[in-house]
Amino acid sequence: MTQSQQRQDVPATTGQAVFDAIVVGAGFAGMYMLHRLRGLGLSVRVLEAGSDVGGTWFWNRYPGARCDIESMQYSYQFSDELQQEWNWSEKYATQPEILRYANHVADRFDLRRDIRFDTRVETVRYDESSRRWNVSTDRGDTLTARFCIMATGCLSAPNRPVFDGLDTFRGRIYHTGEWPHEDVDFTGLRVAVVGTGSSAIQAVPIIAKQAAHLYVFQRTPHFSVPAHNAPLTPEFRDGIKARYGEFRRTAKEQFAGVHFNYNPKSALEVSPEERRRQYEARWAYGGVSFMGAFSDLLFDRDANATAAGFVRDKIREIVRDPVVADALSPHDIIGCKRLCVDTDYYATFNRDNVTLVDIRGHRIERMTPAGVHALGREYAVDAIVMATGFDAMTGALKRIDIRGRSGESLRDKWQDGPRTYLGLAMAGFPNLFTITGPGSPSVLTNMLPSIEQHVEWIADCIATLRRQGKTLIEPTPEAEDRWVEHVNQVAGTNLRSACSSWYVGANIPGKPRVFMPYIGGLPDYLRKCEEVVATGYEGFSIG
Ligand code: FAD
Ligand code: N01
Repeated sequence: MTQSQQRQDVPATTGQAVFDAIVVGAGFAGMYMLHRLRGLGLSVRVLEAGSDVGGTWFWNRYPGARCDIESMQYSYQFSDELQQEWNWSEKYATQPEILRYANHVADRFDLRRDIRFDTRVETVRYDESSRRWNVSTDRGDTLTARFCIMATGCLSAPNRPVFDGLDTFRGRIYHTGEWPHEDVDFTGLRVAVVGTGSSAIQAVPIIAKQAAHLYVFQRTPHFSVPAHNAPLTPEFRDGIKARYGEFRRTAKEQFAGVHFNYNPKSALEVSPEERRRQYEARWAYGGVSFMGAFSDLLFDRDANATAAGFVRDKIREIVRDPVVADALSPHDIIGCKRLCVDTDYYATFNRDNVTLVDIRGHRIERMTPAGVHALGREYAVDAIVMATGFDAMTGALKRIDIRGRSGESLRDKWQDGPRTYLGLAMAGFPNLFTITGPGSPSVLTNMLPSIEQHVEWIADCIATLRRQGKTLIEPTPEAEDRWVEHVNQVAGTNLRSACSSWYVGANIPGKPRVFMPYIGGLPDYLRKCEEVVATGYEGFSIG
């Protein structure tokens, strides 16, 4: 029997509807939030749309899915026993291994008894007279709580582009972010993958090995660097575990909260030979630390161009057909879209059964009963894999009808882009918190420590209110305005805000173009959060 078959979650028709806190989402954020709030003695209910814990790692089961922050860092640190007892098997853990870890955490801390699965939250409404939130679900019931914590994820609302004729397609359609739980075998099939972001870049090499033929529909090429994944030896693991506390502490002093070797030099101050040596060393090591080769890669276009040129040269070395190599080569800023990390992605295009369909400057015209119509012809396939990403950062929240004081709708408040104070809370929405919300470093960092920091900040805040006999906390509009202005000002200094990425909402038609995460770096952000607490929650009104 699997863990989920043994699961002891809350039945749908549980009698209790009144709680101290409701948490929406049972990914890593919601799981830890539950654990912390329980520790304060609060009654808590977690509501989760999926049928088990894990969030991202529950939904994204596509072939090749794995993390690209090294496993020893992409894990919780709140419990030393937990981090000592768990043994990651590879440098970058696979999705099944990360999901096993999430299940282990749920079992170890007995989380499931307060989680209701298969329950999607539809509306979240503030009742000013009772100072409580009413949370209604697709089960037709309403729960109520003083505090509502949205742990709904930054990359959890799948982007399903509308293609004419999609419903006429005779084969199976998959989305990487909603992958079926049963094995999907593409052996002998003709397959189309739509998209070339991180998900596609992981899936394509594996699907290519199974499929009779694979067509990869590329609207924009993304930069990718090799993972060089490998098993972790016990010696390596034990070495880190022996100084895990120190290892974690120093990671938080880094811009993205991840240990990697940052070179403080400018790419433009060193000789071409030195530059090449740096890039070669990082290419050989693998992973996103490539962008740490020089300090100005994300601040100076000329510096960035040196790194982009190096990767384009690598693509030309790997891909035999120069026309395909050129089509796979991005000509914009490296690291502006999220840098991808791959295992044999570019080499996959040397296979006879793989065709890159470069629709740059065009679009997929329509789906037909037999396949995909693009560039004036039909590509006949048996299955289509949508690797089309997510309505990132705001999507999961805006898909819920959230209404604060005087019935103000979050969708209206955010119609020109998200507005938060520290990515943690919003004016007009008292006692409602967001974990890794827009306006916090979130997706620009190693997410696990960022999640933990938010969870701990929120739990401490609630504990303080209770100690003081208070029942309400809410950012002032002025503090929120100042923070939004700061988030935008810092974004303007970084090349990452300069391209059409999901960071700025460019992947979703009609979404306002605003750089959503906070790009001032984790250390500055942590300091700001600590200062707010030290000054008695500066920028919040408490009542
Ligand atoms: P999620 O894991 O997204 O969980 C949110 C949960 O909320 C989901 O289970 C969802 O079903 C639920 N939910 C949403 N809306 C509702 C609703 N209305 N009602 C009920 N439930 C709802 N980050 C890294 O730092 N390193 C990595 O290597 C990395 N790899 C990634 C790989 C993939 C394929 C993806 C998609 C993301 C990756 N990320 C990575 C980001 C990843 O999302 C975070 O690291 C982390 O798992 C987020 O946890 P979370 O709990 O905040 O959100
Ligand atoms: O999504 P994406 P993703 N017609 O948005 C294309 C994390 N993650 O799921 O670039 C045709 O990056 C779109 O084209 P374009 C990580 O943070 C991490 O791959 O917009 N194509 C793009 O190519 C990542 O950044 C890992 O022109 C369409 C692709 O679909 C984030 O999740 C693994 C289209 C979407 O790429 C999202 O990654 C996976 C249309 N109408 C995910 N609409 C790790 O390795 C979209 N596209 C850790």
